[in-house]
Amino acid sequence: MADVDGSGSVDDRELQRVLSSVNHEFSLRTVHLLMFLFANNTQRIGPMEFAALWRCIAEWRAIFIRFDRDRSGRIDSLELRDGLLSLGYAISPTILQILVSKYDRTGQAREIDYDNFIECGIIVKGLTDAFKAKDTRYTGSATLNYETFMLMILPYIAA
Ligand SMILES: [Ca+2]
Repeated sequence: MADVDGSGSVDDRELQRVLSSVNHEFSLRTVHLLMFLFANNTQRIGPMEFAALWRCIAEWRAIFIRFDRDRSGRIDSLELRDGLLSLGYAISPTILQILVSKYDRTGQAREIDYDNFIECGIIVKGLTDAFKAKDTRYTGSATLNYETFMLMILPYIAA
């Protein structure tokens, strides 16, 4: 169904269309991040990649529904904090505030939409996991050289 033109893979517009058809409109920015992470640097998503991506979205959707406690359809900073904590990511108030200001598309820095929540969650998870891989003794500190640091961050901001 997602492969509208029958090419055997899904491009960014097709992915945006199928993700948005479930409930909430996905921005192309979120779609491009997902493609970057699941397409192994190609621009096309085949059936295997699509299945993995779909499972990932379903997991984030379950977290969104569980932690949108006031059923506003959006996630505020406390809901975001608890959702990320449930995955083992303890985020400081300062970082939470930055995330909510960056992802609240109304500009009010109060609540974030579903697609932005998924993008935000994927970035926090990806960067935290990348950091933890360098913090092998779980001290909360790691030593990185410049190249490693850039390679860690760039996939998430260049998508
Ligand atoms: Ca809410």
